[in-house]
Amino acid sequence: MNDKLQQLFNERGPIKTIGVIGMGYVGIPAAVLFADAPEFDLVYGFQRDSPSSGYKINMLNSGESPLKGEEPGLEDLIATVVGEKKFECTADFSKVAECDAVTLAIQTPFENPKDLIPDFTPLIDGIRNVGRYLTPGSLVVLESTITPGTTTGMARDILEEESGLVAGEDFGLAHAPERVMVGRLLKNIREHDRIVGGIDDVSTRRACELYGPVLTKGILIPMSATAAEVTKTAENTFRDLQIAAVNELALYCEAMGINVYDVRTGVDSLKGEGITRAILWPGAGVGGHCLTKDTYHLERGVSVVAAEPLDYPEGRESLFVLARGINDFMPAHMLHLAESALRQIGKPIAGAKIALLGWAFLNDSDDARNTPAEPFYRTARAAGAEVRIHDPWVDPETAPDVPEGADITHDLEAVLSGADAVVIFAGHKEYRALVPAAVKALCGCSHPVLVDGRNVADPDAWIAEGFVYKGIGRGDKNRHPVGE
Ligand code: SAJ
Repeated sequence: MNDKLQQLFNERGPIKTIGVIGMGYVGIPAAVLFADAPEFDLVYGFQRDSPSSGYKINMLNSGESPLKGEEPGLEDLIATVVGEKKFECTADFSKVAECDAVTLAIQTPFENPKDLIPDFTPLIDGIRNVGRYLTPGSLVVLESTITPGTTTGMARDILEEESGLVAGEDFGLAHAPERVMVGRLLKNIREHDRIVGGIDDVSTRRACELYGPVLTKGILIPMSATAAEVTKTAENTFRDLQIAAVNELALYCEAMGINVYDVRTGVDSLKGEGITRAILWPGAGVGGHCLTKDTYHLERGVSVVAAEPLDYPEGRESLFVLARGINDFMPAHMLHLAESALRQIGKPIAGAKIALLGWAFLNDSDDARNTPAEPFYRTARAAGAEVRIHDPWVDPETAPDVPEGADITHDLEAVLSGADAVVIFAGHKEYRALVPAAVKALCGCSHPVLVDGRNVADPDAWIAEGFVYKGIGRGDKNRHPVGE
């Protein structure tokens, strides 16, 4: 038990002034929920006054949310806490010196998705800014998703270097990973259980004091900082693993000529008494900024936090990385399905016109980060196909990583007109409503191809209309005779 730090916390008294670094989709709801708690007096939202995001400062101080999309209750809460003068957004990092606790909610994207190395630069800048103004008896909490070992390693080193103070003696340090999802930010922070991991017990307890007041349904789950980092990366790694397992099952079912959804129903029927199988849904691939990267944070972590040599089956690849490989194979499988169907109607992939429906990585969402449709688009184009992209939810102007020459349009008729193959990558409600006869008329050929990556189409209806149907996991339908 480090008495000095506990002594400093006791002298400082309960946390009253809080700083939140990074006014993004994690920092903003976190800051206003702290501000709304009667236990706290004032919250500073720290935001660099940069050309790309400095605009948030004035917006927030006017009580407006700079976040896109619907976030129930957020705009009202911002206006309330600004009106009560309990929240202030600022670019003046020297105000960190007034804070009893500072949290950092700065994103850690990949520099280049291909090499899977995270770009910690923005986070490091934030940590440096905090270190410069850190005072004895304060608490620092990292909320960003980070490689296990970062809190007790890089973050601790930078804070100590910049402040001249010692973590665990002069200030507390913890990791409390965010678990928010766009569209339900306030609800998630209030209701999800909160993992709180300090570099020592005193830091953990102080961090519990910070997060306890904002939880309604959620409970605090204290642990070590490294265990908290592993928890966050593992919870997404396990989801990715579950998806990979059902994707592999779908590939097997195609090869065995059976319907994966029958098998899924069967497996899923084992419920309760701890025997539930938690089987998820096969699909055209896995996108987003969580599941596509957190496995690699975990994998890196096990080499960074090498408490002792890892004992693992000789020559075997990590199960988790293999799962990533299976999920990343699904867009390629979608292309194989398209090629196979086009061959059945005597059309090579080269020169084929493909209507790619769905650029977003989630159904009925505008979020296209790391979309599995992108590798499909790239490889289909490389094979000589002409690919036109439709997505009614995605704003072509702001969609990330749209390949050179790719246009995303909201004009479905234009994308379907003259298409040899229609390939569905997102399960948007618009695609569930597609009428086979209408689509066929637009395609303008007797046997267009339909490749269903999200199980939104009824195979029999499309086959009856003359389509060559291929569906993920639909081994029972993928070899149907092509109508005359
Ligand atoms: N997917 C499948 N089959 C499934 C579920 C998802 O193919 O059964 C695909 C989706 O199409 C998508 C990708 O996986 O391309 C990711 O889907 P997701 O539902 O996991 O959505 P994310 O990436 O927004 O994950 C977030 C994570 N939340 C946080 O990091 C706080 C994840 O831990 C949550 O489980 C998930 O939201 C959720 O449940 O909504």
